[in-house]
Amino acid sequence: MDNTESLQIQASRKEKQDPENQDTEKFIESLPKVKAWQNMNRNMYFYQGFWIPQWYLGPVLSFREHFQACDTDIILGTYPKSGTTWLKALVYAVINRKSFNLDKNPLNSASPHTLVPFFELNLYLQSKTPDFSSFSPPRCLATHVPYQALAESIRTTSCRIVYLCRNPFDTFVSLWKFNTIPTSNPKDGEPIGLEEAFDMFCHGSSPFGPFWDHFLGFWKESLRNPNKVLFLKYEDMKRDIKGDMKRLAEFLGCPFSEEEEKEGIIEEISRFCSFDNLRDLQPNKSGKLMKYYPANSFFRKGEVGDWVNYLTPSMEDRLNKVMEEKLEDSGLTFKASLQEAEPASC
Ligand code: PAP
Repeated sequence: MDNTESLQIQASRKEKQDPENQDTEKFIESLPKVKAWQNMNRNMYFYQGFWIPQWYLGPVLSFREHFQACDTDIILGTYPKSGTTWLKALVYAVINRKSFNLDKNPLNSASPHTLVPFFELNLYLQSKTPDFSSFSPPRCLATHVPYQALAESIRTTSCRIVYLCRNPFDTFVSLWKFNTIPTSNPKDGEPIGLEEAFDMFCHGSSPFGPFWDHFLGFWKESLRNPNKVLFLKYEDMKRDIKGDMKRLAEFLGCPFSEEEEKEGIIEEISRFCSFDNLRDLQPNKSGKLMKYYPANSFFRKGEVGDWVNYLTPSMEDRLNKVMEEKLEDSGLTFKASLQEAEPASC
């Protein structure tokens, strides 16, 4: 039994005591903990089988207790740094394409993170019972919370989930780099070093990790119920964005018409949501998101295979072994290099 499994057993014993009947702080303090990546002065707690950063655990509990999904909701799920910003922009542009042309699209003046807020990082962080009255259907909302720990009503209603996954090598590097960016939070401690972060990632103790259980929760549900969960991969979107946009629009019940295809609307939206275009829009160049994070820190490189600049061959071997062991038999595979993700040349 590895460390994560034994913690899972310990934590599930604790979770059987209903957190609602206890003081939340006391409940949180009773959970297993490790140092948080971004702020080594604070912790991540092991809840429902996942490591949740201290400052998001209260919001996760409120989300699970209070959120009532509607059948028309669209929920975007990602492990952190898997391309969330890109997915938010794409889905927002696709579902609103009949309401405004791209030059009038609100994405020109507001961040994808403002237009498609996170449950735990925005809405339930601000209030235990956020006001959803300003959202008109379909409500588009996002989360890093794993499938296994979502609010029950997301699983029981007919709302749809789009999950975007990224190869663990680039995900790790993007996550580690992001966690070393100085934020304007005066309480921030020392950020974590590369080796220590990598070791924790491989053991499963990364924010919202283990990454493999995060991926597998949505992956298995997408196989079991493809009308409920659409599972996309970052590298495939880089390779064939048009194909994935068509799948996305069909899944969301707003397929592109022949007329739209002829007019090149799919290409227009993909260009608009491309890394280079989004990065250069005003709301993504300046200001802060989620209180402390520079908006431009969500646009670092946007490449497949940048991990080779950070990980040694032995780290590569180790992560490959973790993936082999944890994703074995699941059918979930990744393209972790630019060559693999590039379209084949004729
Ligand atoms: P989040 O999960 O914290 O919201 P997320 O958007 O997933 O963040 O992470 C940012 C990553 O997506 C960055 O990857 P990198 O560190 O490897 O560069 C960022 O560059 C990438 N990204 C942001 N926008 C796009 C886009 N339009 N196309 C492709 N990649 C993008």
